[in-house]
Amino acid sequence: MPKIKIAVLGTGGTIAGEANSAADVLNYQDSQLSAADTLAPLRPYLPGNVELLVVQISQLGSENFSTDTWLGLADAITRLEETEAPDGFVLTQGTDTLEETAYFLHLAIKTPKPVVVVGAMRPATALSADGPLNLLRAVQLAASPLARGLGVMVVANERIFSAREVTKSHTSSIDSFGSPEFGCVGYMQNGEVKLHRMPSRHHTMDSPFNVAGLHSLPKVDIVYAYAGAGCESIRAFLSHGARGLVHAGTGNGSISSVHRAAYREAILRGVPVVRSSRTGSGLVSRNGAMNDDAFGSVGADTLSPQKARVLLCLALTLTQDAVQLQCYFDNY
Ligand code: DAS
Repeated sequence: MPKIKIAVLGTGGTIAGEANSAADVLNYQDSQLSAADTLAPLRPYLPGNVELLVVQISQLGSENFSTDTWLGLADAITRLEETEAPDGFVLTQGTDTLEETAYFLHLAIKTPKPVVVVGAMRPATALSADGPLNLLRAVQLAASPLARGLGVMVVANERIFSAREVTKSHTSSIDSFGSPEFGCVGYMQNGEVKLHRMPSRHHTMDSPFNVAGLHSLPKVDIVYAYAGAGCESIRAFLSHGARGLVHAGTGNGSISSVHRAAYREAILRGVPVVRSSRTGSGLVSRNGAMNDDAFGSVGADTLSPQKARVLLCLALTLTQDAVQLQCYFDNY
């Protein structure tokens, strides 16, 4: 049987976490076990033709990830592709910002091969730890020809999600990952890939974003809207070099009159403003809750504030023009 080589990149997180007691699922140290250690319990269940290439990238909780971390991961995948030519990739990481890494890679890396990002809600030492099964499923998915061309996927709790759509939705439940708007793209039925639909938006090979050789991404900040919010955060972000702002708006991405005045200044200074919603679901469309044509802002489509930030970071490497930016938000 021909070998299937899967590169597993470990970055830490709860999937590599340890607690003092197996009954403790909340007080633990993340990023303790190596990627090789987290793979040990599932090795007996891997098909004989699957060969793992394990690369320890870091031991870092994902709340500490930055845009530089994303660039480093894209670079690591590209180098492995060039030097080892694996058949698929698995990235293990903390769950807190997993959806941001996954969407970044979905837009930025240039490979048709399966890339699966996976984490765990419980430390590796827990009774009923979810990491080993999630990781086994991630390797099985990355090794499947069915997963080719689907971009970056996330596997959690036996479901397969597309990177654009998935979100962490619970502080501690093992059923935290979901896609409230679109659902999963398929299931890992006892290790067998069962696909039900394709990711609808462009990604990887069809994306114009290329981070090869980039040492940093444009600084983009998120402004959270709430009753009575002032514009101090907008002013502070601008004075600290923000090149783009994502508005985590109330309802359909509404902007209060106080925020509007500060955003107008930003747009006049050439800093694009993208309207998203803090509600957690729904579509913020152009010229919906406000007239983007007149104001010069951009609608985030169905992207959450944190995902809109990922796309804006990448889009700003190509343009600052609001009409072109809107085109990216309509298509990616
Ligand atoms: N420690 C958090 C993180 O690294 C939680 C986790 O890993 O799931 O994202």
